[in-house]
Amino acid sequence: MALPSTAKGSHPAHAGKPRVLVSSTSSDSHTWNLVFLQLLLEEMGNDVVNIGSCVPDDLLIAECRRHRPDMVVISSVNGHGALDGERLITALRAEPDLSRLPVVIGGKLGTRGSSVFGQRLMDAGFDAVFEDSAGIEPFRSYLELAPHAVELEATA
Ligand code: B12
Repeated sequence: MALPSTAKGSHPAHAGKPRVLVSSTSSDSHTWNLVFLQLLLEEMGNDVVNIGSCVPDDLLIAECRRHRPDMVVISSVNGHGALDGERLITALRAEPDLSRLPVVIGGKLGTRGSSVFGQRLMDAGFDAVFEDSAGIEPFRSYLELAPHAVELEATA
């Protein structure tokens, strides 16, 4: 699977498998969601760096610089994901070197269902938002379609 880093114009310093950084938000202590995503992404051929739960925004930014991922996958299920996510993506997009890094978020992002937060989170800077109730297939499809996105942008 190729991830859309070239489409975004950023070239990570590492070669080989695409590298995906998996993280939760600052307030969220749940961990099995992160383990699930790590296993799924590894099964799909990625090199995964799972930095765990309760990650402060500035630590996430530092870890992005340290690991130079092709994509960041944020997961939250505690009901604060939309609030935490909006704050963290605003902080990350304010960093010029990370402004085009592909970053997605998913899980149980609010207490009223995350579909109400999708557009807001996209507007704040996420590349995609995945609501728990939709199941995992939209995420799989997103990852599988990424090479086409690269081709489309390259020929545009
Ligand atoms: C185990 C658990 C805990 C454990 C966590 C232990 C641990 N080490 O992880 C403990 C007891 C610590 C805990 C604490 C809390 N919990 Co809790 N917890 C659960 C529980 C029972 C299971 C979660 C789990 O492990 N699921 C297994 C994993 C594999 O699945 P998952 O987390 O659902 O993730 C799936 C999807 O959401 C999706 N997904 C997740 N992230 C992403 C990201 C992307 C990009 C994509 C594509 C998909 C995706 O993929 C996963 C697989 O399908 C759920 C209820 C439930 N049945 O889901 C509540 C639940 C998540 N907890 C909840 C709450 C409220 C809390 C607390 C706030 C309770 C409290 N008042 O203290 C605290 C939160 C503390 C904090 N700071 O975050 C609520 C969240 C409500 C909401 N979002 O609307 C839930 C849903 C219970 C409920 N029905 O109210 N919890």
